[in-house]
Amino acid sequence: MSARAWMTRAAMLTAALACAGVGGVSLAGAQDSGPQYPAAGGSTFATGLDGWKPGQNECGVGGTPLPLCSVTNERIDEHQGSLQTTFTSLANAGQVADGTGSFTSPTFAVPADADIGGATLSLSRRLTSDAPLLDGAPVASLAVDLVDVTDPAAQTRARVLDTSLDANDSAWATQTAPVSGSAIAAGRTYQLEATSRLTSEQAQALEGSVMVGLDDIGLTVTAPPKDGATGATGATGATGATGSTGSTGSTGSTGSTGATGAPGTTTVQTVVVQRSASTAKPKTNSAAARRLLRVDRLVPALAHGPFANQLRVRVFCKRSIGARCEGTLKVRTVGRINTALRKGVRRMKKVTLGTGSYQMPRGRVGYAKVLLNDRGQKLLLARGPVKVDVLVTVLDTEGRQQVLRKRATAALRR
Ligand SMILES: [Ca+2]
Repeated sequence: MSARAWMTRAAMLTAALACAGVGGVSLAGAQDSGPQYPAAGGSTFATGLDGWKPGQNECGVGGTPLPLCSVTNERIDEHQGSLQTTFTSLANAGQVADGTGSFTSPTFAVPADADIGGATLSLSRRLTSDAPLLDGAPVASLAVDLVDVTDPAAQTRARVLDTSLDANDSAWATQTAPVSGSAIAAGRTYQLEATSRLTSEQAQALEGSVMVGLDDIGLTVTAPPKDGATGATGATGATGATGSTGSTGSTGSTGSTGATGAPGTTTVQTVVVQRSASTAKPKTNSAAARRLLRVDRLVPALAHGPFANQLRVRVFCKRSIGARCEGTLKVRTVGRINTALRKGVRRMKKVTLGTGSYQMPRGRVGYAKVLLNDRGQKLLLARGPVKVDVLVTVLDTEGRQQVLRKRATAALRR
């Protein structure tokens, strides 16, 4: 987030608190231009890690590292410097992997004379990918803990934010979360710890990389209401907090109830409103996606010849796309099928039979290739034809990934 955006946020927050009758937000040593911790104005990673430490994380199953899966935590140049956790699967591991990546902030001490009423965590985040993503389901979670490290031998932590990210979160967005006054105290030392985790379902399906980005993170501590006189109004302050919950409700009412949602309090939660609106949108086969690309049908694969072991997907790249359609494809069984090829053994699983990528000029009809993987070939020969979902991604004109899904039958003919 730019310095200007931070100032706008601070101004909105101040306005909202003033509306609710709460006294000023200034603290000894506090900055008015944004979060105070771990750095004044928040960590922006403009020139480096800003003292944050990447965790040493691995993909694994129940603590055992998986050779075909990796996690990296690093600073990248995007968004004028940001943190990124990348989950990569080098092949279809076919096992449930647990991918976790983390960053820890520098420690920060809250002055012993600080007068604390509560705090707000704010950050920017996004989820990007070069792999087919689960349709409409959460792909990864992002959690932030406030860890009290005053006594290193007896650390305590409070979860401040726990949000899930999906294919619709590919653009940077700001998110805020309230921190209760009991989680942060004067005279103590803290660290923020941000953890990204792939959902086990996405980890199992991952073929390619999923990246979780983090930026502009900081904690803004606010003072409680001041004196007796304000104390009475202080009760109104509490109502203010309830007001913010109200604003989530206002998602629906944005059109009509605008006036009812009224008092400035609504402004504080604007971000949350946008977020719930985007979560509510259909993620697969959305109207936006269908304007770009049409998935017609799946051609059975042949075991021999020039198209050996390819499932071909007929697609139409519509004229409303920019220059061309491009993305990735994946063919996955709809239900669990018996993946054991020995007689008398049963191992039921949903299986990705093959993947591919495609590019097609605007206005064309053509075939996008999906190469069957070894297991896909064997299973189709042994169990085919099987019902599958064909998942095709396409980038829209704003660079957002859209996903189309078509139910079809996959077969491999000898
Ligand atoms: Ca930045």
